[in-house]
Amino acid sequence: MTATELRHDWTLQEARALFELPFNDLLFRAQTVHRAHFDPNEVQVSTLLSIKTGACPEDCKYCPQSGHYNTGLEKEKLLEIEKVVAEARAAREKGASRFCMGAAWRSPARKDMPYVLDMIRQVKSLGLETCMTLGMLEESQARELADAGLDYYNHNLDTSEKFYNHIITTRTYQDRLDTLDNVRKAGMKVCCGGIMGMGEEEDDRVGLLVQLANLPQHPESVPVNMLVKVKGTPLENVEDLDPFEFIRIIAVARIMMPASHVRLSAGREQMNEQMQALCFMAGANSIFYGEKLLTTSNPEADSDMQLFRKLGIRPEQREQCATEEQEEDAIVEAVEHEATRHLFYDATRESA
Ligand code: SAM
Ligand code: DTB
Ligand code: SF4
Repeated sequence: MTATELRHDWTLQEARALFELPFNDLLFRAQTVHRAHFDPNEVQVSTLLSIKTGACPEDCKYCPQSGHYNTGLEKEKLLEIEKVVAEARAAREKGASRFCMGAAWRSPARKDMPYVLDMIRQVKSLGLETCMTLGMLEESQARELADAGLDYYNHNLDTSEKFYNHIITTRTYQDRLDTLDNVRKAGMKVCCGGIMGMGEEEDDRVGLLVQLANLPQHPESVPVNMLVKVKGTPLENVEDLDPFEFIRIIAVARIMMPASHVRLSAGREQMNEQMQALCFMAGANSIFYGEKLLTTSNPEADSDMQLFRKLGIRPEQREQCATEEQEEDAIVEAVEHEATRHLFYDATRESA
């Protein structure tokens, strides 16, 4: 077995054995695999936007947007296309290469599809990669999104099949696998991962990774979220996960899905810089960037860019054709500016 080989026959025992390695051995192995597939000093940068917020009919126990719980969230209708495009443009100017649009839906309604398809076309025309997460998809809906040019579809398995029923009762694990299958059939890239720290056992965390790695094709993007505990949700008081457990999961994900981007996703605001650095060392090579996730907060863009500078990390460039390269240069310049903004005083304010 070489570090570059992609496997789809992982057993729970093998995954557990990786997880139980001494921490330094596990990180060394993950970093070795990482270097065989990626530039170790590049991290992909995505920005999220909630295009439809709250009042979701599903009962996901972690989610502030579920209509089953009172989290004090202000619900919103589907955002106007112009607003979405303006946010995408701002994200691009701050250095994001992918724009991810999320809706608090069980699945997209027929009446909403034309708007969603238009958002994809317009965001794509800005030169950004596009990603959406809209809930379950039928085969025909997946095809419509793919035809409009959607690059990635995010749909998480969230946890192991065994623990799943403790977290969500309004849709099954199989429903989720079916949606992932429809996304693949339509030719889109898959973004699929889960949440750690929901009160699951270590075996559930490992079980999720085995599910993901044994899909017919590894998801191109694997978001590993640390639960953001939101007041009013059933998981608001769940016990914190040991940070080393989380870092180990990142490392095992990197080893089992060597060519996938592993995203250090929700929960970064609760992590210090040292923990995030260890996650990058363990093979995480993607983040959500921008001060908001969907409804909860994320680190400020300039503090992320400062962290990147401290660690010598560069934002990964999007795959592009030659004519787009100039635009990319402008983005790199914007990122540099973002990272050094704190060094300059605002002359207009000084004189006021
Ligand atoms: N409604 C769609 C769905 O569930 O497929 C899309 C949006 S949903 C908010 C996308 C993902 O966000 C969920 O699958 C879950 O993994 C993640 N998520 C939601 N609330 C979270 C929280 N409090 N902490 C961490 N991750 C969370
Ligand atoms: C994913 O795995 N994490 C993102 C994205 N996919 C859509 C969402 C995180 C949401 C965190 C809670 C919130 O901000 O509402
Ligand atoms: Fe709805 Fe998605 Fe939240 Fe579940 S995770 S309640 S489906 S928005």
